[in-house]
Amino acid sequence: MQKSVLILGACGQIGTELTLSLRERFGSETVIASDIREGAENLMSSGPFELLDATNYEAIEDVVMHYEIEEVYLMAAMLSATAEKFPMRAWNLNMNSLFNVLNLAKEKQIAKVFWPSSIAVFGPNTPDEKTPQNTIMEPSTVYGISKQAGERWCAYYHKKYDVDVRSIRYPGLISWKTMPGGGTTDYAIEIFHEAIANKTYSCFLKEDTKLPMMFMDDAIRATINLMSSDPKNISVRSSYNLSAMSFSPKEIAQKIKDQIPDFEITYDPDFRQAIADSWPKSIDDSRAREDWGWQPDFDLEATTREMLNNLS
Ligand code: AKB
Repeated sequence: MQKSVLILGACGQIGTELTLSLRERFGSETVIASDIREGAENLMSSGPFELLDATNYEAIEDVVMHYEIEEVYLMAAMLSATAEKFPMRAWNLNMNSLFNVLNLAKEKQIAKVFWPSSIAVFGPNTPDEKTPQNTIMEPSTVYGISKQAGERWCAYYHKKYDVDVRSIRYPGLISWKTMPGGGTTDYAIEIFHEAIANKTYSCFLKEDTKLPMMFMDDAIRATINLMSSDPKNISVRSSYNLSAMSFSPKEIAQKIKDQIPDFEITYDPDFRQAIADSWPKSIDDSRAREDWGWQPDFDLEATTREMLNNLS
């Protein structure tokens, strides 16, 4: 029988595309989507869905027992910009949901866990070009602090309780199927929507703010590849650096202008500038490449083409 998997936070930006990809790969009935609210029509109609709060251990346990779940992907989280406004809510959601799935795995109710970390684990004292896998990590945001603590807990549960937990430090993810919510890298999605609708975009980051980014198809492929890798190839149990491209608002605006010549960008930086300034500009992901063969497919050119074609 095909193993059953549960996605917590399935209606969000990553959760939606991950659920659809897993359903395509493993069959609809064995991929259970869940969230605190219902999501996009194609997600809701393509397989089982449970209304579920990721901070409620008993509720998750009931669903795990009911569907005989073997793997959990925990995609529910409060992202960087929103977390600065609601620090305690962010900490409670990001940490309690993680403890719930780690404890289910510790109790051997599930066999494998995926948990997303982020480039937000790094901070202003981290070397910001080609940031290494192991380096100074002094995050200055609520979200980054929760992700760094989460990484330490993942490594601890693996070492102490032999929990098979796997993780990626996602860069900013660019996608067209579901809007992101509350992140600092969200500008790189909003810019496409505004370019098509109004031919103008007011960016909340300065023109030269370079950040690591990735097209969603690459991120989903990386996630599924990591989860299907032989455990003996996984040398990192905190979270893997992962990289595809880096660019600034000015550079992405120029790529859009190449396709939409009358597109104009203006800059009106807000509190998110300080968050972006504390993050790396580029990432060294050689461990992921060596351990499980990671290789990105989409650069800025290909990403721009995909976004404009699909949103137009
Ligand atoms: C955010 O901007 O908060 C996220 C992230 C980089 O983790 N997209």
